Parts: sequence; C-alpha cells; structure tokens
Amino acid sequence: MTQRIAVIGAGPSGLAALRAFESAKQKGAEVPELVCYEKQSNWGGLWNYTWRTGLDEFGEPVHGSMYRYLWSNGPKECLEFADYGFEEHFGRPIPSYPPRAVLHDYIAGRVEKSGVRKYCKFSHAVKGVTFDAETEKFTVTVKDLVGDRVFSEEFDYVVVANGHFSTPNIPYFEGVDKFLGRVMHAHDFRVADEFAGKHVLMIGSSYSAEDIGTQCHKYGAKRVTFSYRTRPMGFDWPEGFEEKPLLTKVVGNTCYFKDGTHVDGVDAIIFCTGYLNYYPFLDDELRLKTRNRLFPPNLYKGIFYEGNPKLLYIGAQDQFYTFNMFDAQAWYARDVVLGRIALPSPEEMRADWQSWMSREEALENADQMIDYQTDYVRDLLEPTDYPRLDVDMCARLFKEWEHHKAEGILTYRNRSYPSTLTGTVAPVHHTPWMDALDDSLEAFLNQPASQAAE
Ligand code: FAD
Ligand code: NA7
Repeated sequence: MTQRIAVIGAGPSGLAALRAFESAKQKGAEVPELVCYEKQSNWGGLWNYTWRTGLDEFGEPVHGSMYRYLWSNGPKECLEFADYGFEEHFGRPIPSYPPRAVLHDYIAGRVEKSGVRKYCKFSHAVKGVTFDAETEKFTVTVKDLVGDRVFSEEFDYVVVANGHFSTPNIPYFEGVDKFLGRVMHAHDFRVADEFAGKHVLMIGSSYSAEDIGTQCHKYGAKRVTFSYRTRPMGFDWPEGFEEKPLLTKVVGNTCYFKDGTHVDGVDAIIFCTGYLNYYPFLDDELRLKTRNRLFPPNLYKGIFYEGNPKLLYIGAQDQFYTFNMFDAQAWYARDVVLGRIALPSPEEMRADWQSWMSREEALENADQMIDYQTDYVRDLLEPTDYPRLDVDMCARLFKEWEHHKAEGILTYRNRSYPSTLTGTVAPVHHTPWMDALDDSLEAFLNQPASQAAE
C-alpha cells in the first residue's frame, strides 16, 4: 500500500516539504502520496497578505501577521533557495531588501514551476490529529471551509508546518483596560498610515517592535516610544524615538515605566510581545510545547518529535535562516521517510537534541546565534542531495546585516549583498527605503535600466 503524508500548511515550510518529495520523484524515486491542507485560499503562508484581522470569512482565526508596507527585514541573499535563485525567477538581479509582494512572488514561482499545486487542498483547515499506536496511522480531521464539511483521513506521516507567528502573546499591564487610545497586538497591525501624527508606544524589543516602530515613523507618526522587558534594542535612534524600560501601568493616556519615568499623550499601544507556538489541532501527546527559541525541546534534528518520529515539525524554531533552512529540514525529513537516512535509537536522539539545546542556552550574542543556526543548517544539509548552499557565506552576510542595522536602522535596507549562488552583487534600489512609500511589486521592480546595470 502506498504510504501517505499529510502536510499541514502551505507556507514556506509546508511548500519546502512538497518540493523536497517532488524533487526526489522527478529523479525517479518512489515517493509517498502527499496531501497538503491549507486553511487559506492560496499558498505562501504569512507572505500571503490579508487585510483581515480577527476571524476570517469562515470564522477561523486569521493567520496573517504581515502588514502592508512590509519589506524583508534581512537580506534576500540569506534566504535564497539553492535550487531556484532570484535571478532565475526575475530574469535579472534585484535589490537586496524586497517588499513582501516580491518575496511572495518568488516563493510562489518556485512551487508553481515544480508542479506541486496539485497536492494542495486550499481552504481546508486541520482540526484534529490523533495517532493509533496499533495501526501506526494518524487520523487527520479536516474542515473543508467552502464545502462546509468535516471529514477524516488516515496518514502514515504528518508534517506540522502551520507556522508559529500567528497566535499573539498578549501580557496584561495595569490600567491598559482603561487606556483611552487604541490597543492592539502586532498580529493585527496592517496599515501604518493610521498612526500618522500619533504618539505610539511599542511594547517589546525584538523584530516586530523595531520594524513596526520604524514603519510608523516612516509613514508620519509624531513619536515612537519602545518599552523593553530585558534589554533595549540600543540602536542610534533618530529624533522622534526613545527606549524605556518595561511598562508598569497606564493611567488615561499616560504610560509609566519601571525606572519611574512616564510619557504623556500616548495615542496607541502596540503589543510587539511575540507569538505562541500554538498547535490546537494536535492531540496532547503529539503537541510540541515550547517558547520561541532556536532549538525547541523534544525535536530530534529540530524536526522529529520525541516518542513519535513520524510526526515531523518544519519551521518550529526561531529563525535567522528561513526559506533555505526549511528546505534543509524538508530534504532531511524526506530522506528519513524514504529510508535514505536511518534514525538512531531513542536514547541517541534525545542526547542529540539535548546537546543542541544546551549549546543554544549558552549563546550570548547575535553573531553566536547566527553561527549556531548556520551549524544547524549545515548539519541537516550534509547527508542530503540539496544543491550546494554556501552557509558560511550566508553567516557572513547575516553578520554584515546585523552591523548594517547597528550603523543605521533607517538606512540598512539601502545596502546590497552578493548572491551566494551566483556571486552577483544586488543592484542598489532606485529609491532609499525611507522614501519608498509604494511597496508594490511593480514599483520595486521598476528599476531604471541605467541603475539596474550598475
Ligand atoms: P507560515 O508562513 O506562518 O505558514 C503557515 C501556513 O500554515 C499558513 O499558510 C497557514 O494558513 C497554514 N495553517 C495554519 N494553521 C493551519 C491549519 N490548522 N490547517 C491548515 N493550514 C493551517 N522571514 C524572513 O525570512 N524575512 C522577513 O522579512 C520576515 N518578516 C516577517 C515578518 C513578520 C511580521 C512575521 C510574523 C514573520 C516574518 N518572517 C520573515 C518569518 C516567517 O516566519 C517566515 O518567513 C515564514 O513565513 C515561515 O514559514 P512557515 O511556513 O513556517 O509559516
Ligand atoms: P520575538 O522575536 O519572539 O520577540 C518578542 C518580544 O516580546 C521580545 O522583545 C520579548 O522580550 C517581548 N516580550 C515577550 N513577553 C513579554 C512581556 N510579558 N512583557 C514585555 N515584553 C515581552 O517576536 P517578534 O514578534 O518581535 O518577532 C517574530 C517574528 O516576526 C520574527 O521572525 C520577525 O521576522 C517578525 P524579551 O527580550 O524576551 O524580554
């Protein structure tokens, strides 16, 4: 009997899984039957922009956390697929920090070309996954949202690729319930123009705070205050920004902080307090329990769930590397499923993930974290036939990116980097990021020929 694999989610991680099996199939391997359930009506995961917030048209929680005007927050050269470069997709080199629509086009282009759409069932939300130890089969319960029908199917493997930046983590602060302005989480942030002329308070000091804060500034916010729990971001902020310790209470429109200072006239509080790894459809004994970290517990190679290695998590960790790391995971997972790589004993698997986790706990700065995730990706790629990816060069570019951010948080996106595949240095974008108010694919790619050739 043909084996069957269910893939939950057609974001970059789920698509990596489909692409990995398809690649083996094209090379003549016999691969299991694939079914990918995606609750949205199209693929691309978070990169598939939605204007909706809260619940979607079917009453399902909206997955999208990306906003209009979102530009890549890292160089595209660090996420380039080794089997499908940007130059191949766009027919020419493009600048290093593309807006969302351009990256969506790139992700979609690769999978469209490889013909994996036939495996996807869109507008299908997975509602339950159980495992029967006797039959060694998973039962996956799915809601066909358009057909308004719930059904179950059996599978030999399940790939969990539902992302973990969609269910907001929202702490409580005294008085926030009586705040006289707008309160929201980054998950619901869509259009920065709403905050033009306003004083916005961001809680958090990671990517969302940094990016939504700078974006509000770009689109005309009067003042941006950040409040950090552990440490400030520490950028050399231009006028109009300031960093404060943790919020202690809110009274009217005044916000008080841990160091006894306060700011008046706050119009909006945006919780940039991260997300929960949330798997409501998994039976308890299958469910990964972790915070957002570079190496979650109980996952051998960051993929195979302890106690049930037929349950495969892709993209469950915090990410410097994204698209090409998901590929590395997918290629490795595929090779285990196809019997090309053997899993060691349960004891060895446990010792392995514990050692990665202890190493993670000792990391002290961003450069070390980059090296760590580089080693992780290298470890996965080594035994597979994934086309050569120069992870050492990726690590170097990530470090340059960190330093460019430190040199100018509003200007780092004007930089260019060489492709790790072709060596071509990306052209400088026609408009500095702070002045590029139109984030459409057309505006971005409309590079005057004279500049494109430089
Ligand atoms: P997702 O992209 O979240 O995709 C998961 C998919 O699973 C979705 O399509 C969802 O609809 C589907 N799904 C969820 N639950 C179910 C269910 N029950 N049934 C069926 N389908 C389901 N990365 C970068 O490389 N560069 C960036 O600039 C960048 N910016 C980011 C900005 C924001 C605001 C956020 C939140 C993340 C950003 N990321 C960025 C990281 C991002 O996590 C990855 O790029 C990538 O989208 C992760 O892919 P994924 O497939 O794991 O998850
Ligand atoms: P992250 O990177 O997980 O960061 C979460 C931030 O929220 C981080 O600064 C946390 O502070 C802060 N946080 C979490 N809980 C609290 C509480 N209770 N009080 C105050 N502050 C808190 O999430 P992001 O949304 O920034 O980024 C996720 C993805 O989206 C990422 O891949 C980006 O590319 C876009 P801490 O430093 O832990 O004290």
